Amino acid sequence: MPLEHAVADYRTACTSRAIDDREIALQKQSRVFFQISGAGHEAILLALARHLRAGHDWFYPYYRDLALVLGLGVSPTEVLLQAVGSSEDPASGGRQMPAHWGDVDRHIVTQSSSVSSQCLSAVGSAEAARYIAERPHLPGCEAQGDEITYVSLGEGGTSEGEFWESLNSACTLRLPVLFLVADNGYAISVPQADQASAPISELVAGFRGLRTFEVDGCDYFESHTTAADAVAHLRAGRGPVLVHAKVTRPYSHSSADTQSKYRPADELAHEASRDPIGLLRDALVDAGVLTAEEAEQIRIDATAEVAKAAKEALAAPVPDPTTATRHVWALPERPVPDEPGPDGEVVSYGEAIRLTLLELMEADERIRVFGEDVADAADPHLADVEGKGGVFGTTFGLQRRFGTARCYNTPLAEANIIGRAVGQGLRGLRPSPEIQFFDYIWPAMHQIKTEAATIRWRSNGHFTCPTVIRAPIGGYLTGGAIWHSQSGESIFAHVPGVAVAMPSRARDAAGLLRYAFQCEDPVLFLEHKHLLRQPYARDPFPPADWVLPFGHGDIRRPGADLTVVTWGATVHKSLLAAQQLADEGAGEVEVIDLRTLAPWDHDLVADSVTRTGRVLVVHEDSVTCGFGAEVAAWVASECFTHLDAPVRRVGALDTHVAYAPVLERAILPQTEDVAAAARDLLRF
Ligand SMILES: Cc1ncc(C[n+]2csc(CCOP(=O)(O)OP(=O)(O)O)c2C)c(N)n1
Ligand SMILES: [Mg+2]
Repeated sequence: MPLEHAVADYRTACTSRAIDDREIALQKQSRVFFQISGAGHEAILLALARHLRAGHDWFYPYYRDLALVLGLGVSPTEVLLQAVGSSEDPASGGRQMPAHWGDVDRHIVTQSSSVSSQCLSAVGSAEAARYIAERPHLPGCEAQGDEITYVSLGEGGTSEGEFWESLNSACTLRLPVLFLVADNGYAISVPQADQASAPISELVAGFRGLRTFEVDGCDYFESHTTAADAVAHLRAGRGPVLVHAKVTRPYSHSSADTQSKYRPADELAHEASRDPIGLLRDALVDAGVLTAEEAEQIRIDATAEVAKAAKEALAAPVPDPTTATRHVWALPERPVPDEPGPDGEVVSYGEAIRLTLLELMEADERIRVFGEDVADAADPHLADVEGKGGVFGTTFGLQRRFGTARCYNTPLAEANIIGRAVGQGLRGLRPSPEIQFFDYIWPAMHQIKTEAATIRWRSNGHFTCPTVIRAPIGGYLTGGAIWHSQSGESIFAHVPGVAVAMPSRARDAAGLLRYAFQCEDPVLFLEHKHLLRQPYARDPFPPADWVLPFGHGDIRRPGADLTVVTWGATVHKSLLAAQQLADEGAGEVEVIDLRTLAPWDHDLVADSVTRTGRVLVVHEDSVTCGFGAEVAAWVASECFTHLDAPVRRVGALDTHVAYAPVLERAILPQTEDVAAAARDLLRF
């Protein structure tokens, strides 16, 4: 290796350590508010940065990767702008803690604080790169044929299931992903032996196709050789690599930790003798490349450069508080279309979704549909069988029509499905993962809430991950029971950054799905299972330009005496109840179908309340903390002067949905429950 590279990396290592020291000093003066160091990890990171290419390869680093990002060209000032929380912090505009990297031009992807969740995005990014490289014409997408996806984590982080799920897919798909496990022996205060039965390089031995390297990550020269071999393996397309690097942690876990409380002094002293910067300096001096004085001068110069950078960062502006809600999402403005004509072929709700997917995939090659059972059949059998196409048939025929690259099965692992979608969205594709039943969305909750929902906000608008997550939801199935009947839309509507749609009829399902794919942000598209084949949910299939923007409800039945606000399966029940009350002469009920919950149509509800003075919110989910609580609170707060009666709610009992039909009936809200509540309110 050219020795000037080693000298330059010695200098960058000194800069990295000087940044840690400066941040620690500034925190003591309350000018930096948190610190987490990259100390002890510098040698392996700089060796890898030497062989990887900023702006060509893609990087999913973790918080200890200060030396890596410096090696990729991020400046000390840029690093320190984040530490002081400046609006000029290029990674997050003062939104994220220090050491949460992000740089669009260098392909350093914005990161969350949640350990290991980046592993799945990295795999998604790598599979997107392969797809894009084969289709260089895709708009807004770019990939290099020989690019590598780097992802790093600590040895503690390897205990997370998402790491294993990512390794599984990287190996199955033979993706060029470089996993760096920086093993400093501790996860905060927990020693490695409490994490796992063996070191990570032993644990992964059964993964077919994974090339594993063990390296002393404190030894720059050994790390350099390993990095060269690992990168050559990856660039040659020979499958994923895991580098297990033994490193040190000379400083406490973070500024909130004191490691002398749990690590003995002799252990720390021994570690100090392995400090990677000291070892590199000694090696360069022993080899006669530098004199001891020159090495010291390099360290002094690096420290001075960091002091200057800190001054610049401290003089930079802080964020304007009025910008706090910027970049939560950027939903496109679209006109609300007129009623579609009656000419389309009448289709069921489920068929409308399938036809819309066909239409959208035909028009946009960036769309890929994947999940459990969504494909028709394994390629070799496709000619001989009818095909599956999802447990509800909504993806039937997509694989046959567009090929396995565009509609494919994934492992039975929901975090894997969503995490890989996030990585693909980040690369400009339009992934559409399916969660087989809403009831099983919870393993993916972390990827949705921590990753998908926050990417735009946490990067201050620099990164986005357009993703249309489809999930069949809801009950009234007679036999669905607790794990095939759940609602829970309010839980996602509570998460800033995720749009939530829940159509109640075929026409709206098509229009909303078309809009969902125009969004540059994650969308949760909830398809009600009970409605998939109901005759009353059928509609003429609307023309392709009939696109329904989110946040616009629909008056399904006009009325002057009471407003029912509802969505999903309870729209039909509310319409039946309204008819019943009209027949009784009890009053005229207006029924509003919100259609989307995030955003939801405040104006339509407010306008209706102005006319009726009475509001009943009806939903299938259990009442406590259901989305009706939000609507009711908003109406009580914003429409109070127009109200002639208290705002009431009808929903499921605060329990789980049972199997026995009599129990299911008693638990879920029925037409007569809506009618009874409406009658009461009309009499109030
Ligand atoms: C999912 C998750 N759980 C807990 C934490 C809190 N936490 C932050 S770092 C850390 C330890 C990580 O240890 P390791 O992976 O070994 O990395 P190291 O800090 O040693 O480099 C923990 C528990 C977190 N950030 N994310
Ligand atoms: Mg560790």
